Amino acid sequence: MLELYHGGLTTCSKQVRLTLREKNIDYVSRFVDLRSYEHYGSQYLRINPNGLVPTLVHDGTAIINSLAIMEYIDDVFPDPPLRPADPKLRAAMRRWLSTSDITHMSVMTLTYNAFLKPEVEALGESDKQLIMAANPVPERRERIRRIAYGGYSAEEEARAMDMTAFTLGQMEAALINSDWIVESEYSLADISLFALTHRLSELDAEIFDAKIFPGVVGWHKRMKARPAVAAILEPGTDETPPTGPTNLSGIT
Ligand SMILES: N[C@@H](CCC(=O)N[C@@H](CS)C(=O)NCC(=O)O)C(=O)O
Repeated sequence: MLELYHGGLTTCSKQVRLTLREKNIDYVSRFVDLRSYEHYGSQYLRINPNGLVPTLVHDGTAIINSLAIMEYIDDVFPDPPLRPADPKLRAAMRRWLSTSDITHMSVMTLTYNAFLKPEVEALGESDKQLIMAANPVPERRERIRRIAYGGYSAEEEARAMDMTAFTLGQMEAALINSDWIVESEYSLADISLFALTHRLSELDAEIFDAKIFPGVVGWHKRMKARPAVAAILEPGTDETPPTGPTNLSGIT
C-alpha cells in the first residue's frame, strides 16, 4: 500500500507526484491542506516531524524529504528507470538534485513574499504567534516571522533572484546541446528542476525568459509536453481540492 501525503502543486509535492506518474504507479492520494495548516497538526507531525509536505507512506513506513522519496521510488519501482546507470552520469544527476534543493531556498523567498505574505500579514497577532509556535523547523518558523512582519526586503529578493539566475545559467549551459539535463537521459534531475521552473512561471519571474535562457525555456516546454507532466498539472488530479481561504483549523 502506497500513500502520498502532498500539497498538490507545491514544489516538493510536484517532484514526487511527477516521479510516480512517470512510472504509472497507483497510490492513494492524501491531500494535506496547507491553507489550513494541516501540516502542523499533531496527526501529520507523527508521520513527518518537520511538518513539511510531501511524505510517502509505503506499507506503513513513512519516508520523508522529496528528493529521498524520489530515489526511494526509483529503487523500489525501477521501471522505467529515472536515474542513469552510468556512475558518472548518476553523479551528475545527484549534483542537479542538490542544486535544485539549494535553489529552492531562494525560490521559496520569492514565493513567500509574493503568495504567502499578504495572507499571513493579514492575520491577527495571536494567529501569527500560533502558526510560529506550531512550526517545528526553526528556519521555516523564521520565514513565517519575516512575512508576518513586513516581508523580505528588496535587497533580499534581489539576492534570491541572483541565485535563481545563477542556477538557470548553469542549466542553460547543460541544455544547449541536450534535450535533458543529464545528456540524453531524462531523469530525476529534470523532474526536480522542473518543479522550480514551474514555480518561476507561476511567479511570472522576469528572469524566466526565452530571450535570456532559451535552452531552459525550450526544455520547460518539452517537459510540459510529457503526458505525466500534463497530468499532474491538471487541476483536480490527486484529489486536490480548489484552494480555500487561510484558516488555522488544521493546527491541533
Ligand atoms: N524538499 C524538502 C522540503 C519540503 C518543503 O519545503 N515543502 C514545502 C512545500 S514545497 C512545505 O511543506 N512548506 C510548508 C511550510 O514550510 O510550512 C522535503 O521534502 O522535506
